[in-house]
Amino acid sequence: MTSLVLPATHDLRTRARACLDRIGVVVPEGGDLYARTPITGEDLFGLRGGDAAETTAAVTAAHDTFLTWRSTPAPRRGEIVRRFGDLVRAHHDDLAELITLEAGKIRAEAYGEVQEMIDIADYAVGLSRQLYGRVIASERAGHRMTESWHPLGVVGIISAFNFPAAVWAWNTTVALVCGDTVVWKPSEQTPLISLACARLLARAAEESGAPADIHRLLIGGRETGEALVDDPRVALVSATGSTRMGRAVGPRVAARFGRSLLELGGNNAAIVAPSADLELTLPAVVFAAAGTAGQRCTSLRRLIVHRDVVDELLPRLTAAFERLPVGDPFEEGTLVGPLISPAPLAALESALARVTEDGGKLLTGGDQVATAAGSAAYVRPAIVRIDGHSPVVREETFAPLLYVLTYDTLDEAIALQNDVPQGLSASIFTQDQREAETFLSAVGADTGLVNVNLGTSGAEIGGAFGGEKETGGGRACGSDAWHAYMRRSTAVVNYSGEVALAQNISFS
Ligand code: UN1
Repeated sequence: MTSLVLPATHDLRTRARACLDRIGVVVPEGGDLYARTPITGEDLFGLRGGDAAETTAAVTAAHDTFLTWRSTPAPRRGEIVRRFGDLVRAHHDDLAELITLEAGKIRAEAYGEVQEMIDIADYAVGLSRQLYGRVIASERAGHRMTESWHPLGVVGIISAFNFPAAVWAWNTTVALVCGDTVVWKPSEQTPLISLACARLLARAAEESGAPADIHRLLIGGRETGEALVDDPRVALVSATGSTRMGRAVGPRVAARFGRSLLELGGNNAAIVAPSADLELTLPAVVFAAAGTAGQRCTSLRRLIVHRDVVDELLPRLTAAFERLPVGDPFEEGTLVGPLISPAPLAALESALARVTEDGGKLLTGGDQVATAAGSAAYVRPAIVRIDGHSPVVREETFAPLLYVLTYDTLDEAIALQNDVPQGLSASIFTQDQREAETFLSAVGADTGLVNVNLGTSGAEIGGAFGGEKETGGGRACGSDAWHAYMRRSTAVVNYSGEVALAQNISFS
């Protein structure tokens, strides 16, 4: 078998250095924390990481700054975010290039991720003039009852490798206009993109006259993150990653009565009904399942196909998967880049072994693409048909692996969709309005995101993003998700000149 031709690591290092220089990042070189590229699987730079003491110092700085930032008028807080959005636009190429280098995303998806940063920045600037409260009818004459929203405190962000920039931007831009300050612990797998994001925000702060310590970046390992989770001054911990991580973080934050916003695993399904328009369904399914090499929390992992269309759909889907160009994500035409590391490859292989033991049939893919580079992991996206029961289907395997299941009635399809512990995103492909509405209704899909005639991934920032069950229940991005970053107060003013107790209580 011929092996993939990959760029030389030293060229990637030069590319990374050029992007970082243009953004103005001074890389804290010399430590034993490595910035690595999944393209060749090799290290780019050794970085100095922080420890628990550095986390505490960062939280102290962010907390001190919060005490003044909270009373800066919200539209003025929006100015730093507007400037940040301008800088992201100016460095769209550099940020996208770093995302490709460090997360292995193909260029189009890396550009899309940066676009998501711009979109949320625009949204947050608008939000800075719309942090509305409400007036509530009081049961007492001469009383006014209102509800208003106030800054919360320091927001601790823990983010994952797969959206190394956008997920941070969702949280940070909204938190800042809400009057909070931020301490960020990114994935250890993406330190360079984190340094770039933090530098652009620091420049925006300088240029808009905001205090520097509204945001602090922590490059470090587990100890760094744990100190952030446990610090009582961190009012909200917004954590994106695996359910396993959320299971550790959630109770620790709750134990100190902190708040958490959890965006955890997904095991997303799409139902293909008999009336589905297959011309539309096929590309949507291929992108959702194989895009980002199956490493989105919204990636499509289960396809629930009506028995009447499965024989028509499956050969076409398998052929489309087999045509997917796997390779160097910088290369024009590549649609599937590398996995972040060899670990998801091992997870994929183990899932395939388990599901085939349970009667699943591997239709295509799942095999590693050979490269000369030792620890790079490229894999062909896999499709497995499973008609019986296999527990592995209920688990999230963070790799390009699509299980195909079949159904006869819509109730059965919805029950299959809901029969997993995770609850992030679900789709139905149908032209039958009754089916679509049932799927979206109370007896339909139980996920936070539900889609008709589009895939499970690729949500816009304007909606509230997140999911139920083991996905963690948090909501970030648009709609009213900003409420999570503020505290609510209910205020009652008595202007009647008399004492009037609620519930008609007489106490004289
Ligand atoms: C994630 O994978 O953690 O909806 C976030 C999507 C993107 C965000 C994914 N907008 O696929």
